[in-house]
Amino acid sequence: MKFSTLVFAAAVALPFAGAAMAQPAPAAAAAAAPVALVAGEVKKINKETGKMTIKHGPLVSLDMPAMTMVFRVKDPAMLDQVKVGDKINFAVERANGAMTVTQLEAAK
Ligand SMILES: [Cu+2]
Repeated sequence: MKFSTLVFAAAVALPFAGAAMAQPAPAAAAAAAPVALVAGEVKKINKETGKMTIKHGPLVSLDMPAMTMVFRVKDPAMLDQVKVGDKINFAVERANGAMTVTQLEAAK
């Protein structure tokens, strides 16, 4: 179970990294800029749909004010990393029209 999760994560992550590398973006921005993490709190987790509800702070890059909303997660394993009520820092991308959590960590 653990192993298959790892394999899945690698399979998801690798093409992603490749695509990012291939983007003809300004070198400095592509290489140096760390992903901006946003503070949030987990309100609901739905493993059946692969979504979680997060009360989040302002998302400047997406021009979104603070609110509570539902996000997809890039990797279903992310839903096992947190529980309702957890404070988190996360990164969001708009993928295929859906707001998708691409990175997730517990807030310290
Ligand atoms: Cu929002």
